[in-house]
Amino acid sequence: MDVVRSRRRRLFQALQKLGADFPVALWSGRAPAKNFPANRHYFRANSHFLYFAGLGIENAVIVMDAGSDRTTLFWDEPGPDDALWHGPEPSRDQVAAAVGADDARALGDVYKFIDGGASIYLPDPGARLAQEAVLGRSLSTSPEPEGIDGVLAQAIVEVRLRHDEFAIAEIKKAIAVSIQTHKLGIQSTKNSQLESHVCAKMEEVIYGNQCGTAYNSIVTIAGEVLHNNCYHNPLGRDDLLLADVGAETALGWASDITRTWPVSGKFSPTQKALYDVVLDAHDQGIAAVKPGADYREIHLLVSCVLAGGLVDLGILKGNPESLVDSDAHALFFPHGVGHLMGLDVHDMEDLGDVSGYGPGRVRSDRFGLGFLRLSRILEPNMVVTIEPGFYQVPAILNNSEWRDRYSEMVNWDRLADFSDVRGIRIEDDVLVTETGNEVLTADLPADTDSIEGLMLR
Ligand SMILES: [Mn+2]
Repeated sequence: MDVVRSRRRRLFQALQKLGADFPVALWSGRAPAKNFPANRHYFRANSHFLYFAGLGIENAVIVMDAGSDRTTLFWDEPGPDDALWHGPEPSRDQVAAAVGADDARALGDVYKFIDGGASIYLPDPGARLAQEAVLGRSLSTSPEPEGIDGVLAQAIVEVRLRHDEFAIAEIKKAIAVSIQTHKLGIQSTKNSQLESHVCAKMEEVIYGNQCGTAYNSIVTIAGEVLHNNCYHNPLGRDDLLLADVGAETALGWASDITRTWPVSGKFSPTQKALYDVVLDAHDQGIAAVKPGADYREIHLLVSCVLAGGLVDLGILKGNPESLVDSDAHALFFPHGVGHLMGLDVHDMEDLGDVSGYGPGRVRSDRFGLGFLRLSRILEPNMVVTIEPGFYQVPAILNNSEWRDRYSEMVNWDRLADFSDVRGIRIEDDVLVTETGNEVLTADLPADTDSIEGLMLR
């Protein structure tokens, strides 16, 4: 409770600094239903609510008032029928005590307390309509909050960008589970016939540790499909298996790890050659993480190391810097080098680029920079991912416009020698410290010898 109270105090200070004196209302949201209302999906509270209330209770609102330094909980106690289906629930006063609220009221009374107030909108359109009704105004349809909601978003980012000790301890808990998850995934591959077999083994560790998945697991031999959430492919001896799987703690704190390993237990020479290029980019990217470093520059550095490695393998032709200037590396590495991580796997991405982009920065429309989720000067206690990759995406490599544009820079015949690589990604979670960084996921090795060693066990 001390932790959430101190977070709320920091939010009030951030709002005052921005000259804001409006009340703030945050909704926890409701579990989505599948086909009929009683068939409910798993509930995960909205991250802003979780951050400032510290409790993932459904269908609640907290109103925080900087002027009076008070927090009020709005929540309705479940009725007798709910006790039959869902068991005993806490009383409103018990919930209010747990979030350290000064007052507790019926949910239907919220509108009386947030006149002229700001909020952050839930991603579900139905929930958003309900929020609009309570706030008595319509909300911007732009991806980024506007007006007083934009001011609130800035204040929230100011507080959530650098993690407190409690948050870092939670992230470390999630990461410890994810490391076990990946080790079991790697080890169980030899006894698996389908992607789903490996995915089930990995998620067994997550759920067995009373965690949830921080995002839909990616466990696939088609690693070039960046957000592949199907698990039906059979595992072929010559395939690489890419697993991007992360646990979140019961309080919602995320982890995000990717490893890529050979189904056979041994990287082929071409797989190892490309893997080592990605690993070099990954290692140099991590080494550059420190306070004062510009994350955009780290993305460009990693892109340059990748381009240089691909030149050495004969896949790209030219000088690495000029290849990156012309975005040729993005043919094989079309996404950004990583993102913020916290309560959300892409922390605060619901606030658009207010979270990921520092003051005065806007997204580039360049092919090699447009998907960069983070462009900020790094500060102590931020947690970022570093996750370079190499992919052969048919939609990119067979695009005739791009083939023309990059005809002089790519040796397509040489590329054909690497047809046993569809997608490689290596992703670790890195805490920015006062003097440099701490690789929070360091206990999970990434080099080919260690991965092959784990597969023998
Ligand atoms: Mn990631």
